[in-house]
Order: sequence, then structure tokens, then C-alpha cells
Amino acid sequence: MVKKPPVEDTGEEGLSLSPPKTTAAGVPAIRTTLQHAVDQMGVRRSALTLLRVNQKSGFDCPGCAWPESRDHRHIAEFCENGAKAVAEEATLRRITADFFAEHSITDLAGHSGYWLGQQGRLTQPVLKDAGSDHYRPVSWDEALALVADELRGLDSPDEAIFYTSGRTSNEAAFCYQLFVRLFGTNNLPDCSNMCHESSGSALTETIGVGKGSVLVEDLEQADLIFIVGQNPGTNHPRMLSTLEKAKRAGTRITAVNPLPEAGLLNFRNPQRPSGVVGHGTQLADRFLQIKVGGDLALFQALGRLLLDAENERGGVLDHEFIEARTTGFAEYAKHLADLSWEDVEQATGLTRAEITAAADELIAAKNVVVCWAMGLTQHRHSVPTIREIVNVLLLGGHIGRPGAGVCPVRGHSNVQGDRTMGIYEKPAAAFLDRLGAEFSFEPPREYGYDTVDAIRAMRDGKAKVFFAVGGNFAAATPDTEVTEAALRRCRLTVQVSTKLNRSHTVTGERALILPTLGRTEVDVQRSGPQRVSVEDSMGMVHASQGRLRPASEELLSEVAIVCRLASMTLGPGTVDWAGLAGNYDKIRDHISRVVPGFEDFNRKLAEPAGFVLPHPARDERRFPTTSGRAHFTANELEFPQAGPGELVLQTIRSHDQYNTTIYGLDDRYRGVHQGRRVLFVHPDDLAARGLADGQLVDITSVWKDGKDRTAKGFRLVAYSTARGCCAAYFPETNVLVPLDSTAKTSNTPTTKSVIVRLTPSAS
Ligand SMILES: Nc1nc2c(c(=O)[nH]1)N[C@H]1C(S)=C(S)[C@@H](COP(=O)(O)OP(=O)(O)OC[C@H]3O[C@@H](n4cnc5c(=O)[nH]c(N)nc54)[C@H](O)[C@@H]3O)O[C@H]1N2
Ligand SMILES: Nc1nc2c(c(=O)[nH]1)N[C@H]1C(S)=C(S)[C@@H](COP(=O)(O)OP(=O)(O)OC[C@H]3O[C@@H](n4cnc5c(=O)[nH]c(N)nc54)[C@H](O)[C@@H]3O)O[C@H]1N2
Ligand SMILES: [Mo]
Repeated sequence: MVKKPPVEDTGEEGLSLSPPKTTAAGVPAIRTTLQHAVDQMGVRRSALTLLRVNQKSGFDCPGCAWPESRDHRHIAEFCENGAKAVAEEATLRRITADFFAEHSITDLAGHSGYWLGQQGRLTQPVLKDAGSDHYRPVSWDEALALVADELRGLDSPDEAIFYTSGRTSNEAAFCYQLFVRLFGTNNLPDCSNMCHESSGSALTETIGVGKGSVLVEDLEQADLIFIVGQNPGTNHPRMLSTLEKAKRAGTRITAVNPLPEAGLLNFRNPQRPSGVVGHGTQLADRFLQIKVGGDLALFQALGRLLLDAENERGGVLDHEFIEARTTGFAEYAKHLADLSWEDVEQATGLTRAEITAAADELIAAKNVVVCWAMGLTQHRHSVPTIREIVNVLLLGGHIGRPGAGVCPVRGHSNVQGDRTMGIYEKPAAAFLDRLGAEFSFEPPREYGYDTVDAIRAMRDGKAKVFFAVGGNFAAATPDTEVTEAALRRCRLTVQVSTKLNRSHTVTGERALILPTLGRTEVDVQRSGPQRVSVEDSMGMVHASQGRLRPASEELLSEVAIVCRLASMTLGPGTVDWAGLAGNYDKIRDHISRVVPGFEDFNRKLAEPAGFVLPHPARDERRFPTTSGRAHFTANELEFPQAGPGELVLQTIRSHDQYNTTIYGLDDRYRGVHQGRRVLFVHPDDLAARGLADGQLVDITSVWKDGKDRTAKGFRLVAYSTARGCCAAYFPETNVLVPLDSTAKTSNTPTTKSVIVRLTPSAS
């Protein structure tokens, strides 16, 4: 059986709706998985590939950063959406030179992201010359020499921007940041700036480590797990298996979300026979249907209720821990004494009784874990919101002991590892010191541009070369029109990619697409087949090795591309770039001397289960903050304030997408079929505006600069969401997110709280 031909670009003609599901996974998930895989890869390749996902000798699933269970990996440790991610990469469809001869860049720009992605794997380097509207094949040497020339011709290294998406391996990331810093800049924005930056900012400041403090075992040992602002049924399906296991051991789960997401309510485990026929597990015991952006208020209220209970009956707080390991408690407690319940109820949309019931459970629990994802990190007040979570956990001493802690659930499969390897525009001085010592140079110290500042710099003509290892910068970033105009101002844009996407159609004066190997593919270098490594959401590092034949003979690995470019740009120096590219063990030897926790890296990586990076807060209850203690913080109560008639829009993922990669046009769990331009609104909010379920509306963003940001033609769907809020898919709605609307401290675009107005579409 052969793969189906690529899709037609049909628009929204086939859109249909059905009631949302309350159950995730189970039989429909298995059926969908296999269908999707076979469409892309055929039967034999599907079987061979899917059996290798997350196995000890296989490759790391590119789907998400949820860890594999350490004790035993299931026969098939993957989920429906992991399988889609794999099929997307391992597809048998190919883009060849005649494709670019046939399609001008203008023509490609007219197609949807879905259509672009479905054309198949990129197979050879292509160049768009100045003034041309077509890409044409070019040799690797010519392509890389062109980039090196442009880079060397800049007035300052700070005129170049080097973006990274979170699939890049540790080895490629380390070489990349080394090259960029030897070149002379810290302009290393990454997808994390739009993702968990707020978590990193808040956690570094309060507990001294910007990463989660729990392992999978801790979730299984917790009495109470909060899942806040996260949709694991779609985005981290393997997490549901962990939660199911925890539930069987008696853990209680509280879900905090404006939407009743399918996987949180009920889950059928497709890895177990009972999941195929049974009734599944009711995962969340408590559902707090919170208003978008209300979480800061919720956690302040929980903190206040804990303090009140301590005053009334005692035995609630962990005094010993607070005394010995923290600072700022008195100010925090004093600040909360003034909390207004009226504000809390307005911010959260929850009743005091609902919050009190949740607090009672929190008080009763010995070990508590709070998990969160994008529902918390992409608001103006995200950093203080996460600080409030830390406050509540510190009250009970729930950090640094088994079964308790903070669990920011990362997105991209190696986004955490890339940061560990130095992909960061604000590198720590200690990291630069070690990097400089290892390679005998003085690294640049001035901070570089993050994602939002990179867009500003290109917009203002301060940056002229844009280089991306992976990702889809044009589509993933906010204020699409502004961002696209910014990219178009560049002298050169370069995309190292596996598949075609919107960013390849938004070009600088000259543009290159450099096709690269994916994780599923064999990577053979001078010393033989190579493996790479990744770090999951819980700080576990393990090896990943592809087995499939590369999509084309001409593909280079990301490591090879970076090393060849570095040697052409920098000329002879202290780094043996060819040696590093020829044998990745040599890269790991350097990493072992530069990055703490990676000592003896090559040997540790040979362990089948990999190894855990040190985390002082988790391992020793040591908090490497400015004071050496964990910090309680006092934060102003903030929440998004929509004016009369306005709504707070959150932009989310459907079940059939991976960020900007669209796998299909269904969102099965939410009952949306064959379309993506939908807007979920509470029926009472529709009625209050004289709007009807099914009607077409235009969405306009309300923002102080007066610029018109409108997304047209969205089908209204009456849906169970908190009042005053609405939801639509990204990236279609990124046009609505103002570039200057970002989170305080982390500068993350506020893609989960966009104030909007709705107007009926002109027919
Ligand atoms: N299949 C698949 N897997 C993925 C991805 C994918 O696109 N597809 N993306 C990967 C990446 S990079 C990431 S970062 C993760 C993203 O994983 P998620 O964070 O689960 O992704 P989102 O779709 O953004 O969902 C945000 C959730 O937060 C809720 N929410 C929104 N605003 C608020 C709020 O103010 N408060 C609360 N309490 N909840 C809120 C939404 O209703 C939704 O359930 O998934 C990763 N895994
Ligand atoms: N409105 C709104 N915007 C958002 C978000 C949101 O919730 N709402 N979420 C934000 C978040 S959490 C994130 S992480 C960002 C994601 O931003 P990005 O990481 O920039 O975007 P992706 O869509 O994940 O990138 C997909 C592309 O990566 C390339 N690719 C895939 N695999 C590989 C590989 O192995 N190597 C290389 N070199 N390329 C590869 C393919 O060409 C594919 O088209 O988007 C952010 N944008
Ligand atoms: Mo992400």
C-alpha cells in the first residue's frame, strides 16, 4: 500500500461540528494513529518506525518533552500525536527541484501552512537570488559560502540573528551557540522565549533553578496534583498514562482550565487492554473552570486560605522548612492579609466556596505537585502567577521532597536541553567563563535579542541576517504582519528545515533553505553512525538514534551544517570543526567540561535509561538564589480586563497540529471537523452580543497603538468555556497578538490573553 497524495487546499468548505468528547485516547486514537502513519509512510515503514519510538535503542519521540518511564518502556511507547509527529517526518513524500521551478514563492505564499507541510520532505539546498521569485537548487558549498560572506560583511556581529526551535539535539545546539559566540554575538532567540520563558524567569528567581523539580516517580507518589493551563490529552498524551498510574495509587487531581479538556476528564489508555474496552479513568476529581488569566488570583486565594487555616487551627504550614530554607514569608503573609474576595471572584469567575473546597484538599494533602503549561506562561502577568504557585508550595514545604514540587511541562522535545547547552540570549556569566576557558576565547558578554526583540531589530533595520535552525519563525511569532515585514527587510534569511512552511515564503532579499536530517534518520559521519542526545522536561538526558534511510542523499545533519558554516565563517582557529562533525563523541567531550552535570557524558549516555541532571532544589533542598534560600514573593493581583462587549481570547492547539505544523483539519476531542477557523465562545456571551452559534465573525484585537489587527471569517461555536473568554487556534490568530504585548520580565508574547471584539463578517 502506498501513501496518499498530498492534500488539496480546500479552505473551510468542509467544516462541520459535533459535540465535544469527554474521553481521550482509547480505540479511536489507535485507529487515527495507524491511518495517519500509513497515509504518510505506507504499511511496512509505519510498523518499523513506530516500533522504534522511545525504545532504548531507538530515537526520542519528536512529539513532546514528557519523559519515558524509566523502569520499563512499553512495547510501543508512543501516543497518537507522537505517531503523527513521526509520520510527518518519516513521510515518503518528497519535494524536488521541479517543485520549486513549478511554484513561485508568491504562489507558495498563497497556500495554507497545512498544504505546504503536506508536500513532503525537503531534499536539496535551494537559493532565492535577489530579485527572483523562485528558489533554485544550489550546492552546499555555494550555499554555505554565501551565508559566511554575508555574515563576514556585516558591520557588527550583532546584526545577525540565530534562532533555534526546540527539536535541535544537544550536540547541534552546543556547536551552534559556540559558533555564534565565536562569531561575536549572544543573539540566540529560541522558541522558549514564546513558551516556558515565564516559568524559567519565575523559578530561577524563587527557587534558584529554572527547571521543574519533580521526576515521573514524584507524580506517582503525590497525594494531590494540580494540572493548570495544560491540555495533556492533546499535547502530552503520555502524561495521561502517568496520571492514570498515580490515580490508581490514590492521587487526587485538580484541573484548572477555562475549557473542560477531554483528556483531563476521562482517559482510556490505549497501551492497556482495559483501555480499549473499559470505561477509562476519571482523571480530574475537581475541575475549576477558571477565567483566562485568573490563576494569579486563584493561587493568592489558596495561599490566603492556607494562612487563615494555620491561624485558626494550626498544623497547616511547614514551619521548619519555612524557617530554615526560605525568605520573605512575613511580607508575603502581610500582603495576602489585604486580599479582596471580590477581586478574586471577578478574576477567576470561581466562587469562594469552590476555592475553599480546593484549599481544604490542599491542606489535607501531604505531597503536592503543580503541573502547568502554556495556559499560565503566555499572559502579561505570567511570571507573578508562577511565583504565586511557588508561594503556595513553599507554605507546605512541597519542594525538594518525594512526591512534591513544581512541574512546568515543556513542549518541544529538546527545548529544555537546548537551553542547557547555551541557546540563550541572556547567558549566565559562569557558563560563558567555562565556554571561554574551554575554547580559549572571550565570549561576548552583552545580552542578545530574544524573539520579540529580534523582530524589532529586523523591523528597525538593525539586524540584517536571519538564520534559523528549525522552527517556523514567521508563523509562530506574534503580530504576523509586522513580523513578516521585518523578515522581508533582511538581506539574507536562512532556514535549516525538514519540511516546507510559511517561513520559507517570507524571504529576505536573498533566501536559503537548507534541508536537514530528522531524528528518525540514520546520521552517518566520518567515524560511523552517530547518536545524539536530548533532555526531557524532567532533566533526564538520554540518547536518540535514527534508523531510517535519509529522505535524500543530499541531506546534512544539523551538526554538519553548523560546523561547516562555522569553519567557513570563522576561518582557522582553536576549534576543530571538521573533527567535531566527524565524531559527535568529541562534541560531548567538550560539553562534559563546559556544562555542569555532564561530566563523563559519553559514558553516562551509554546507560540505556540515560542520566538525570542535578537539581539542587530537588536533590538537596538547596536553593541557589541570590540569598541561598527559596523566595516567597508578594505580587499585585492582576488579571486581564476586557471592556464592555470585549472578550479575552486565548490561542490554542487543535488535536491535529504540532505548533505551526498542521497534521489534519480535525479537532476530534472538541468536536471540530475539516476546518480550523472557529471561535469557541460561551453561549451566554454569544446571546449577550446578539450573536448566534454558527455565525461568521471577524475578530479584532483591542490594543493601544490604534493599528488594525483583524482576523476574518471565523465560525462561532457555542462552547463550554469560562464567561468572558473565548478560544481559537494558532497560528491563524497570531495576526491579533500585538508585538508589544508581552509578559513582564520574560517578554513572552501574551498569546493567551488577547483582548478582542467580534463583528459579524460581511457576507
Ligand atoms: N500534539 C501536540 N503536542 C504538542 C504540541 C502541539 O502543538 N501538538 N506543542 C508542544 C509545545 S511546543 C508545547 S509548549 C506544549 C503546549 O501544551 P499546552 O499548554 O497544553 O497547549 P495549548 O494548546 O496552548 O493549551 C493551553 C491550555 O491552557 C488552557 N488555558 C488557556 N488560558 C488559560 C488560563 O489563563 N488559565 C488556565 N488555568 N488555563 C488556561 C487552555 O484552555 C488549554 O487547555 O505542547 C507540546 N506538545
Ligand atoms: N498564538 C500562539 N502562538 C504561539 C503559541 C501559542 O500557544 N499561541 N505557542 C508558542 C510556542 S509554545 C512555541 S514552542 C512556538 C513554536 O515555534 P517554532 O518552534 O518556531 O515552530 P514549529 O511549528 O514547532 O516549527 C515547525 C517547523 O520545524 C521544522 N522542523 C521540524 N523538525 C525539525 C528538525 O528535526 N530539524 C530542523 N532543523 N527543523 C525541523 C519543520 O520545517 C517545521 O515546519 O510557537 C509559539 N507561538
Ligand atoms: Mo512550546
